[in-house]
Amino acid sequence: DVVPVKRALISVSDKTGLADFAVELAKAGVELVSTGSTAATMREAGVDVRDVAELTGFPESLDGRVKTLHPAVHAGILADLRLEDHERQLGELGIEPFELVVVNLYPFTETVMSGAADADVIENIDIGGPTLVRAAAKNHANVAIVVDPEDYAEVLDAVRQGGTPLGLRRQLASIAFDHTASYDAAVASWFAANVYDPWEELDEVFEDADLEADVEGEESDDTGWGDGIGLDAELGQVLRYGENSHQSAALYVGDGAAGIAQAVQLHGKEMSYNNYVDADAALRAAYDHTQPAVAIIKHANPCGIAIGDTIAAAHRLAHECDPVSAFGGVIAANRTITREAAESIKDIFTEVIVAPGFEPGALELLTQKKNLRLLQLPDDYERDELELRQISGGLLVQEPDDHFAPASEWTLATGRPADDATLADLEFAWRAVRAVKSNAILLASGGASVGVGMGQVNRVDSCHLAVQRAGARAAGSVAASDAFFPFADGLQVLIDAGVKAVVQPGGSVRDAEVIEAAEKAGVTMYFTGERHFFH
Ligand code: 93A
Repeated sequence: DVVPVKRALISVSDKTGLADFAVELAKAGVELVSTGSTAATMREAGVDVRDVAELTGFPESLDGRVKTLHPAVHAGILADLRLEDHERQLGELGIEPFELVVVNLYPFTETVMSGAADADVIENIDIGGPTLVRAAAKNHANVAIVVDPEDYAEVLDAVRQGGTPLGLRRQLASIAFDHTASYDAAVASWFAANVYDPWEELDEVFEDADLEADVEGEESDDTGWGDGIGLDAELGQVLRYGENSHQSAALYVGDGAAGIAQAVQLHGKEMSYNNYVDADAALRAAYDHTQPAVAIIKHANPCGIAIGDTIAAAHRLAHECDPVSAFGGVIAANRTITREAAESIKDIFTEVIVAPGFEPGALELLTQKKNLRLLQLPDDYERDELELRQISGGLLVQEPDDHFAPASEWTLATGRPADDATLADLEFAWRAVRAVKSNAILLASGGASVGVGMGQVNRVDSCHLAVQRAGARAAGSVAASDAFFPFADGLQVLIDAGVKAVVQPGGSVRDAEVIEAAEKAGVTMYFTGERHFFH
């Protein structure tokens, strides 16, 4: 299972740690093959490098668009040397295999964030790089793929000790596919945002809008709503548009309240309607926890919630839950954003960060992102005493859902109680699941969500979604369900994925069936006696 490394292909945009890594690989007897500026950096460090062009017999061409896209490279990466026939074919073709591929991609997101022109952004869509990464990751039986300089040290150790073990190669392949998936998600979002520019049509929209009077600055202190329920609000801001660009919209700010509507914007583009909705959802999720907590929200649903000793730690864990979805997300923290937290956030494309404060060092880093909206909460931030929702012809009013049954009040539904660590994760999951639109299933581990199933019209699908998102992390995690399992089928999906403990309200007529399924699987289950629907 250990593959000795004789030959490595290195092609990286981020040259962090490259020189040292190359020197050490060369010392370990690894032959290095590389592209343009990567090869130049390694030569400067005094390392012997072969150019890819020498290997392919084809020059790097079309302004670098074609460098490694050649069968002599890809056959060397994709050959499965466990098969005699592949070995024979490589021999006939005169191609030598690679056992290590080190690639990181053109800085696409950084280019977008720098405000570069479209042509420059497009030039920074890496084609050859992801192809190398995917090929090497696919063939992890024979090749180790490294996409992150953080992994150089571990790989170097393995090389020195005689080769890369299968476990490491598998882990690296998983990181690699995650990397190319996020990269393509970033490219897709950029295209989606650029196909149609709603900002261009704004003037037209507002010319016809009823809000025109307000745009002109005539303050309205009467929304016409809310008489008798203590809602007194005045026009705060006409928004560029509502949920979609053909909807006009405005923000009304409640008198005497201290919520997201009262937050002070420190930096970035103007807040949009959807930014406000998501920022409020993110805050609700982050402030449900007493320890430092971070919630990352997309379309009003969490793609990661975590607690940690510090906000930076909580952010890292929340981000790891679903890095693909976190792209373009809205982040809320229940503590001041530290410089350390800003370091970990700054390279991830984010729409809004809302927090009770920002350290000066954090502001220094984050304000370098021109468009990133930074919102500081009022000191006395608290949620409103009543929640209002409009329906046609009226308003629904309710008290906010602000109660959590602590674990000490839960009932153990199965034989074996959870140990302390598991119970702590269950309590975290129970608090976190409330921020997820129903039907909600949240898998957690180590104080962080690892898989979220949200907004499905049946609980089984939410279970499938949560398990799918968690991937390998489902095994050994705990699960929370915002309402009871009406049948054992949803629970069974969690059990099959290796979930070890579950917290749910209980109270279904089929509870006995559900408990029996848990007992049979040796899964611990608690009933909270309270439900947390969120629509
Ligand atoms: O322009 S590409 O899409 N075409 C390629 O064939 C290719 N091969 C590697 N980009 C390509 N790369 C990328 O070039 C790598 O992903 C890496 O980011 C970068 C390294 O180029 P250089 O060594 O010239 O800095």
